[in-house]
Amino acid sequence: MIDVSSDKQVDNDNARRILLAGPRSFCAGVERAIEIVERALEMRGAPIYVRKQIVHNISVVEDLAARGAVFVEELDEVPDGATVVFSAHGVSPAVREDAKRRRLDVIDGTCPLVSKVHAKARRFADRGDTVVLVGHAGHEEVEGTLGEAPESMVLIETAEDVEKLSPPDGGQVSYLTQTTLAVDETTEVLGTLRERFPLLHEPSSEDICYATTNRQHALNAIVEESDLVLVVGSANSSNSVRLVELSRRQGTPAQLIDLAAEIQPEWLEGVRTVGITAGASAPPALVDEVVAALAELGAVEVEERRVADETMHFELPSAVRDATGAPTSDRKS
Ligand code: 0CM
Ligand code: SF4
Repeated sequence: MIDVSSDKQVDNDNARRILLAGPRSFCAGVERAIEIVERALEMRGAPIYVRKQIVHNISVVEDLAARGAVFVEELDEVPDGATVVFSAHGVSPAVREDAKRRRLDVIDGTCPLVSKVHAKARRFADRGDTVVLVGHAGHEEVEGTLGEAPESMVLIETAEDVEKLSPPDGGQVSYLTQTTLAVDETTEVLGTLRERFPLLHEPSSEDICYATTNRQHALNAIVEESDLVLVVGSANSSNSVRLVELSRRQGTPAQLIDLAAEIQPEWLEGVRTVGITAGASAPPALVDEVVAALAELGAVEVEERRVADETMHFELPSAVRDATGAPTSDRKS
């Protein structure tokens, strides 16, 4: 673990400054989803099937695969009666039904904050609303949420999409969002939605989750001082890609990297301050490796800017809770 607690004075005046955004890396939903697979492997033995990537990070997936997790795209790849874990991004009711029909032993890794959006989708649709979902087409979370009430829901991605909406005359319109969107972009889309539908039904709480919001606020606290931002995360990780885009929108070049080895020397030309953050699905150890790789290239001075402390924790499903309920990290092997 890199020590970032002290702003170490480095003798060399030419030391490159590293600004670490905090919070960064794993959120509570990702920790829970990974622990579900780890515990299922420990308690039931390999193979444990996982529908889709448990979280959108290649290092996490490769690590669990090496320990006996078998990642599949769809349930027809899972043998009858086997254990299957649903990913953190959630599934549609049709997938749940399919698993039931196949008598699969399901352990649900859906983040509780995604489940909350599903519950709202059902509630709004049940009372007859047209439910506008703001999100990215094709993303697994969006597919799962839309599946809750396909007849009543309509997906929009941008403010321009708002004018294409055609809800029934006099009908109530409400909205939901994907949990991992950019806060600033979503504010703009919702502003346009409110203009078009002044009687828009506002949900009682935000759907963009605390972890997504915190990582964007933390990046905002370092982006202006940074000449380059490195975001640790995978290309299919929505919240990680949003961090890259946020940095670029503010005029600071940014690169998304899975691993420290992907850093290109030319990115660092003329760069005095490197900002580093990581998406909610990127392991903290990978950030340490990025800092170490930069230190290999010359003296560095590391400073952390922490804008929030995260204390969120989600209980594990009963299928993988042991008698003590202690987290894996606290248990003796
Ligand atoms: O939704 P996103 O693509 O950002 O997923 P992720 O696995 O990278 O991050 C955690 C989550 C969720 C839901
Ligand atoms: Fe849950 Fe947010 Fe983490 Fe997604 S990013 S797993 S919604 S806490």
